[in-house]
Amino acid sequence: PKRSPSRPTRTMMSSKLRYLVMFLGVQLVVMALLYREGYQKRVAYFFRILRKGEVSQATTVMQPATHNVTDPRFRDIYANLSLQAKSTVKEELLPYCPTESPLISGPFRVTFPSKLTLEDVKRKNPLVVRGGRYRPPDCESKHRTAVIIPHRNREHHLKYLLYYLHPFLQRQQLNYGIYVIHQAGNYTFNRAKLLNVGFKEAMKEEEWTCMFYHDVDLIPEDDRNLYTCDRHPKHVSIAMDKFGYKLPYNTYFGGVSALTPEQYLKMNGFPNNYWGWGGEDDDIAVRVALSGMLISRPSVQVGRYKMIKHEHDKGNEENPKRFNLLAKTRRTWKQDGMNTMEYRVLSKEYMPLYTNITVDIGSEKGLHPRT
Ligand code: UD2
Ligand code: MN
Repeated sequence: PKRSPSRPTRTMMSSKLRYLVMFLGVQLVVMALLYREGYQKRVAYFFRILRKGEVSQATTVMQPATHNVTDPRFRDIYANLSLQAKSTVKEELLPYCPTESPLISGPFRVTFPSKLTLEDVKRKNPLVVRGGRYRPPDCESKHRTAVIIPHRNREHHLKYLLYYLHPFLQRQQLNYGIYVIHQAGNYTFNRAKLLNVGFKEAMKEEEWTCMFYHDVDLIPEDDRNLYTCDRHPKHVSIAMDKFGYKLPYNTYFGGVSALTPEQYLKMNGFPNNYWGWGGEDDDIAVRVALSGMLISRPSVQVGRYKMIKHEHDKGNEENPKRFNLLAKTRRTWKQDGMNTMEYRVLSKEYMPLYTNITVDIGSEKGLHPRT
């Protein structure tokens, strides 16, 4: 049968209309999506997840988020660091580094990627040499800073600290070295005595102008926090996440502190007789005061740290004697400290990223007889 002429036009019309409505609908959906807040971020996030499949996680996490370099939460501590170039000038002819390092950039992102290895850290720090030493390639630093880390059984924390500390110190154009003072054996831990050993052993190697005494689990979050010494002993880790980025109390001296060799010797170093957890940091603060010095501090904006979460260690139980000891510091500080420490170095290893000094510090009863 013949179709009436009107039919096909009507169908054509209605199908055209349908397409138009569909097209407009799709447009509307796309526009709605575009207008939704956070759209861009979510898409970027999605793509990043996709990419993670291809590249190994450690490297992806370390890549700077290029679209967001101005946001401190995304700034990578390694960004632009490889731009430093070895100078062609002879070492003794290098000019002094500028008073303010041009590489300093402020807050940076601190995360703990589970797949990170020491090998990754080594690869990211090609200018660090044997024993964890570094000097700026293009200028002569005015500062020689040694970082002393008391340590036992915290290799997983050490790895992250090294990952952040190396680029952090390089950004500040310091001549630096990192020393890990490892307590041998299973006897009760003694943080302050290990720090004393660190001072003495590090000074044998180089005339350091400043020593940083550094918990292994504290990661700085802002590279304007200069690892140089002040006119007075400096308490550095003043704003930690675990204390809500505030000082817990006024004379608090735990975590990270910095003293020149002169300041350290003036207070006869640190106590040797605090075995186990607690009190030794308060004793150090008392010594600072007793030897006639003040405590200096960075500003709360830059003295920020993340502490890697951990349980109390075996072998570092709370020291029940700490309050008695603290009450006596005034009478004992000259008889116990730098001038009386006894220890035995068991080994010294120049690792690629740090110098490891394994030491027998004995116990309350003194050094154990040699076997
Ligand atoms: C607080 C202080 C710390 C110290 C301690 C009391 C902060 C951020 N830090 O740390 O400076 O005064 O109280 O002694 O408030 N360590 C090992 N292996 C061990 C035990 C300790 O390596 O088995 C080292 C390591 O460097 C660690 C440091 O000693 O960071 C302090 O010990 P902690 O982290 O267990 O004590 P914490 O966090 O309460
Ligand atoms: Mn800790």
